[in-house]
Amino acid sequence: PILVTGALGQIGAELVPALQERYGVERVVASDLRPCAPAIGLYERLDCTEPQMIADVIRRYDIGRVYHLAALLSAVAEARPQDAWNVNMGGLRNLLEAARRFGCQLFFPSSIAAFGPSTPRRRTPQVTIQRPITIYGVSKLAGELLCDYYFNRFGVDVRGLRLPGLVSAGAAPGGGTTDYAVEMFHAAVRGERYACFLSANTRLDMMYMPDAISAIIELMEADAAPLRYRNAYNVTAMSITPVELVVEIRKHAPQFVVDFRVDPLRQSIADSWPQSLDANAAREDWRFAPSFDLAAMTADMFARLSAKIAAPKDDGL
Ligand code: VAH
Repeated sequence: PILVTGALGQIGAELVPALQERYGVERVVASDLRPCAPAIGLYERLDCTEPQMIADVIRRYDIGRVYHLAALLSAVAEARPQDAWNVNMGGLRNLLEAARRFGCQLFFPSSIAAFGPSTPRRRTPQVTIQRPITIYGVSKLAGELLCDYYFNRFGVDVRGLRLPGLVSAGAAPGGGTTDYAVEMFHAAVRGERYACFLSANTRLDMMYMPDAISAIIELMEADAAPLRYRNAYNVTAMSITPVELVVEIRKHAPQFVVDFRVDPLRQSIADSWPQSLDANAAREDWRFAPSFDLAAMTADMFARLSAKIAAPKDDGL
């Protein structure tokens, strides 16, 4: 059986159904801080800063694999750095200890945030300098190192991805810096103007959520022998700017208007991150291959969001 922490977040909301589809509803336990979750299958309230709660869930369901998604994202972490460290690092430490004690396989989501301003920003290598300047990035880099320690010292089968900004039609992201891309789609589909908090030419790596979900599952199912790296593989599908996204969105919503109202905090975070990752190690070691480019992602987002926004009228029965 599989446990997903942070299951009600942006990635979890799409990873859980994908896992249920692949392995069966009865083999996936979703968990998050909320006491209960409607119509999600097996669900447990779980606070990852409580080791005993983790041990109880793992024993009760005989968990063999954990996707540990619970964390504070970049912008919200900067507002609450002490909480961010406690949740991101304390939670990860607890999950690594549980994986060691109970012999579970563990997935760790790192991020492009694990790089900093002194990292080469174009075609950022798999192995390069990492001096992140956000508490989120510090916790992701420390997390990468702690996961590799548990792999090398205790043989814990922990694997990770440095995820780019993720665009999704499902749950909204919670307090990230790349969230502008998701927010832009929602505004365009609703026919509203959008005030973008990053400058027009801020280039960042992005990936459509279906590609991220496939990559997360494929990494955990991959043969271990060819894996040259554990924490964590660079993965990306596109390197785009807000203005490039607006141009593509306008092919579906020609009247869409964006104002640029830069938020200095999130702009400084984005400016410290890479602009385009080199994902060759992932392609070579476990055949990472994203399906959605900017045009395909935009078309699919419009299809999904239009259906979602149209749906409530039907519910007015
Ligand atoms: C954030 N979406 O913005 C997350 C992610 C690479 C970005 O870590 O914080």
